[in-house]
Amino acid sequence: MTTPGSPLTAGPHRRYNPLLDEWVLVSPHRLERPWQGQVEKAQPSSLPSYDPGCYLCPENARANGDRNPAYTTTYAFDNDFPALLPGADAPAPARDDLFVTEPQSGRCRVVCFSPRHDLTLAQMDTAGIRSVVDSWTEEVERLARVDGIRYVQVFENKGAAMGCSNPHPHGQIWASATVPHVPARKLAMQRRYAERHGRDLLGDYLARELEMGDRVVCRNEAWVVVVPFWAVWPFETMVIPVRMVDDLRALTGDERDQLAEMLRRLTVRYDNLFQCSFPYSMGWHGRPADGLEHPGCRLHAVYFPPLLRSATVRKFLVGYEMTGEPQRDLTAETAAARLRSQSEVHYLDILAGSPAE
Ligand code: H2U
Repeated sequence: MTTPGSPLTAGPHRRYNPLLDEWVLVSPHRLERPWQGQVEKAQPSSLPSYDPGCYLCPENARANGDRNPAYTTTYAFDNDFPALLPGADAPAPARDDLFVTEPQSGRCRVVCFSPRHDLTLAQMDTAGIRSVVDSWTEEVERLARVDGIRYVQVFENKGAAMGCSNPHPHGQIWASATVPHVPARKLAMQRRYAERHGRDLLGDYLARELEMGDRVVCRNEAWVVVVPFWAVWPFETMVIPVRMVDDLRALTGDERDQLAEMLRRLTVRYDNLFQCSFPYSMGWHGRPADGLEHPGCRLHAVYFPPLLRSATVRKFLVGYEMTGEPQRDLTAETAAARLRSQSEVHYLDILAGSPAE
């Protein structure tokens, strides 16, 4: 078998993603080509801790006129412009093979991570991030009990590069009457693996990653961060629990504490990589709220950051990637080594001479 980093993987090759049943083309030799892209020096953030014009800051009015409370930790509210609306779980209309629709109902929530307008998870302390983990969990617990909800997708879009509309630290939760197709595919692949092998796919994958070590970024007793073997985005990572746990709802208090610690360490490494507030989209995948059995389902988070070479040079999924399949030059092993070599003290704290922890 070809092991990652062996001479066989030094040339162009494809890597298989067993969670999504997809491929990525890896071309490490291309990193040698001349680079004529624009490289700029990023400016440090100069946001105020409170912005009177921000619709997410405590006590401010939102776009629909509702006023936020004087919250001191996290604050979750119904999205005023929801993509999904509550409604009867109507039966699917008659369909043919070419023009297919089905009803979709649901609810959308916004979670403010902190009252501070100028912070991100990377600059929050572990206790503050633990409140975010608790808030995600409470939201999933509550939404999963709502009649007709079958999946609760927790996610964060961070940074203007990801289309985030406001720098105030926040994430979103969309709860829907059907399981969206990305988690649905992962659940099907995990089920197939569990039926064939009698073990869970991500548990087996994690054990192999820990044995090899070259894609592991950081870990603690309860969590491991890896750049997946099949990563598409340059510094894509997965956060995987060491214990076979299927959902945020099933984490122990200690696992939540350790998750908070792990997320702080990962996001600090991300910011330190290019000395900027590192943009990404991230989300959790776990057990649906459909009450059915999901063999082999292991909770995990995915981080998809677009930056490639600097605070401003990003990867686009274009050309061959839109017409053929995703492609990367930087190998997952090199990306993991770059992230591993970063400090876990935030660069802004180092600049200010006052490490947070
Ligand atoms: P993004 O920054 O990822 O766009 O998320 C912000 C969300 O906040 C977005 O979904 C909602 C938007 O609909 N929002 C409100 O619910 N109320 C507001 O007053 C403004 C924004």
